[in-house]
Amino acid sequence: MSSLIAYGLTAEYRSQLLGTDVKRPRISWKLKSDRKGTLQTAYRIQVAEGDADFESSIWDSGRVASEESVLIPYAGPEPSSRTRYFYRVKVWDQFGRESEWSEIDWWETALLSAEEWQAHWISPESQAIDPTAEPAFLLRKSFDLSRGDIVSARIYATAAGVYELYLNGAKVGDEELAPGWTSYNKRIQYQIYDVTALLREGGNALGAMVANGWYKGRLGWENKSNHYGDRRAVLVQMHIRHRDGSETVIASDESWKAATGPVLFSELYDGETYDARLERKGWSEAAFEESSWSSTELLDLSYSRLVAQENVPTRVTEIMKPVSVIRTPEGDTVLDMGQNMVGRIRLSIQAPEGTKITLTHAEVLDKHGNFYRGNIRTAKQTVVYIAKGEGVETYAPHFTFQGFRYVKVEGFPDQINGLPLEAFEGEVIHSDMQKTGVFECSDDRVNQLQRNIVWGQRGNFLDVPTDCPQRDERLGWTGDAQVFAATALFNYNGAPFFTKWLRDLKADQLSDGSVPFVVPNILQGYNSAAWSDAATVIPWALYFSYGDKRILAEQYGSMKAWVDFIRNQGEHEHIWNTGFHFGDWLALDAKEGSYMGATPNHMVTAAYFALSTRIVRDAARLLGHEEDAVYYGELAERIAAAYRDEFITPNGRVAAQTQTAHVIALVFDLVEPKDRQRIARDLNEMIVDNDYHLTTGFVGTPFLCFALSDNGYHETAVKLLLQQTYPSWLYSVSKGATTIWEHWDGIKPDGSFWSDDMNSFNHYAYGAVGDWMYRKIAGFAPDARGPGYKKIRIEPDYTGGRLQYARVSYETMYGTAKTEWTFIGDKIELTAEIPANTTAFILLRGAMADQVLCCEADLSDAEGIVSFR
Ligand code: RAM
Repeated sequence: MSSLIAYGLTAEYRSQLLGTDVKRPRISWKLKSDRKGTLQTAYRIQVAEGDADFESSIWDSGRVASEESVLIPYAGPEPSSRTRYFYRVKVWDQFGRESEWSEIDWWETALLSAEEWQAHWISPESQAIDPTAEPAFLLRKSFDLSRGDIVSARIYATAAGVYELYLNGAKVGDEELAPGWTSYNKRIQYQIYDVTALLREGGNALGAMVANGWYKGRLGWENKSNHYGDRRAVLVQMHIRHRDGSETVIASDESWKAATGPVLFSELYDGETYDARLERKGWSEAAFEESSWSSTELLDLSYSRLVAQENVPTRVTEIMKPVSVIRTPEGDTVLDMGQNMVGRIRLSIQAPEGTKITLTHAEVLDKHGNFYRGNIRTAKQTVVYIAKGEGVETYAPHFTFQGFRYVKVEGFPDQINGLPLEAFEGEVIHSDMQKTGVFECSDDRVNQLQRNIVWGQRGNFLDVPTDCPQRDERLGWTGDAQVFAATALFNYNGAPFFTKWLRDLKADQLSDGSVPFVVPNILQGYNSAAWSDAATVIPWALYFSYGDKRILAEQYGSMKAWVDFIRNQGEHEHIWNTGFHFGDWLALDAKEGSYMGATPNHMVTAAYFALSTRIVRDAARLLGHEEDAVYYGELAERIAAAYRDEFITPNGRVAAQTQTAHVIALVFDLVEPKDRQRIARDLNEMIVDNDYHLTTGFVGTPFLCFALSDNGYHETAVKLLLQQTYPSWLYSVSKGATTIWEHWDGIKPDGSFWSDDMNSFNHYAYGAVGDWMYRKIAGFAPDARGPGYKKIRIEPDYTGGRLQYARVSYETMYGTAKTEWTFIGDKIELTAEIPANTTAFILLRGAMADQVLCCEADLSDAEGIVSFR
């Protein structure tokens, strides 16, 4: 019995990946072993086409002597379209053991070339149904299958707009808001569905419902619609495979019929109006009488922009129950979901025909306890349901999402006498990423902060990393994503999510290297330090967390172009002192009435210029671009030198008296070693003088605690984290926040609001402190010497003295890693568990090697310890 086995197989980060156009998907596995310190010494991968018969495999890697078990590219023959590939793995370890074959996993290819699209983009005939009409369009096609010998069936579908598909009356798949949001001018994802079980011999029918979504709907605060086009359309192609290998193809064309239905209005920001009396019963079934439906027409939209779904799907991931009904002083009836969430309400109701129920969504109540929507600005976030009066009706909006904790209910039957809570459910909707990280410590307020960070991520990772999910904005702000990425990658596996988004970033980058403020770019603003640096920081973060070199190679041109763009600005090659910048956005040292903190913009631009240049240098080295590595290496040196010339006094002081200026000087490693201590001391003093309160904005906040912890002031950092009075992370927690606020003082100590104008209560940027909590409080991080957690660093700092314990569990690509430290009296116990085929470097501060016991044994006798000193 071998107790060594490969398990948890994935291709492109996913098990059973249904539909990809990646031709060389990368295979990863984890190792299970009953011996401590197991390292893989060799592997063998087999891939079979069509069925799991490995006797006739199309690719056998043979025994490859290698420790690598993550992201190994398939290297067999060119794959075919619409084909399932099965794969399995066996491994050898350093104890000379050979494992059995792993369980089998598979991936399936989608359409590998644009020529394979037989379907046409279709839309209702404009004569019959006004293309600008608000109601969602219904499109249908019935067809006969004279043969029942169906072995498999797939649908490849997408829309200009957002769509849902139905087959024989059943909804196809469990995705929401497909096709997701990409830079539609350049890239549109299509989805792949396995519909084998929904088909039958005889009459069948397909139905598609399509609304505006990101393609045609209102986006941004300037009240603009039609960002990508002014007509909605769908593209649907179904392949039905019969037992003898032949195929029937059903594809959208002008034989499809069109109508409108119960969805009278649907917009991402504004909500949905649904009149159940207008439902067309059986509209996606064969027997439906369609003679009153109008024709469809073909639209000349692109096939070359189509890409198979890259991101994980958007789904309902959790159901929340309202915790109470509130009767506000103004007399409104309001549901409290107990959590600021993103998604929608599902409602069950029994009411007379024509009863109209209105749900209005908001994040907070005002200081008097009244329903408050000021901060949602012009986004209506209103869902209207009109009952058909036929027994119990359930409904959730189809093509919209809301950011809310509170729901004002109007028109519910008999609501004067109270609302039945069980009639409402909150469906949480976001990209269904794999949850990877758990952080916990002995302070419940910090644990609440961590939950708020995670909820902020869930609410704002709805296919695109957005600033906020509720007001008339919800855009892929590059700066917000950039500062939050490292934290995000602890909490969830973000590789497919960010891979897709980075491709959009690259697609929207201009030929001079300019990077937009928001991606997908609907604002036409470009180039701000710390925002546009998402182009370099995020690919590098993916490499660090997953060892993913391919995304680095793919983005390398974009990363370089961004750095070259900066170098070409202004009159000084090494100081970027021109153009508009958001600066230390929302810092508290801003002038009255300004959003921009007091840290001089050009310190921020210079610091990020240095950072991005170094990332390009390191990426160049890794990818084997030696000349580039030298070039960007030297450039980075000169930038750092110019920075010191400009911003550090000869005696080693930072030329601006702001916390953020000190933070970036330290963390971006821009100062001479001789000046480091002094600058750290100055920073510490500024914080002590401010009674342990921060003043930092978007730029300084993510790094503030790192600057302290890494320079001898960890205690101060911990005090800042635990600070509860305004301004601090725990201030919002003390005010009952369940997500991260955009502003430190979103709600002021007296209960009033910072402003109506820009006051999101679900803005993850300041949640970037999570990165430091994982790394410095729990002491858990990937090690630069073995990216992707091949090597792990466990280096907790318990000197803060205020926490009793902290622990992390994190699902690496190699398996689960865990670490926990806890005070037992004045002794510290540390437990660490790392996956097979990884090693960890553990630093025990203040410990003497000869006093450390490992599983009750001296270190020198302990199993699994490679070396110590
Ligand atoms: C705001 C956004 C975002 C920020 C930009 C500069 O409108 O909400 O958080 O990055 O401005």
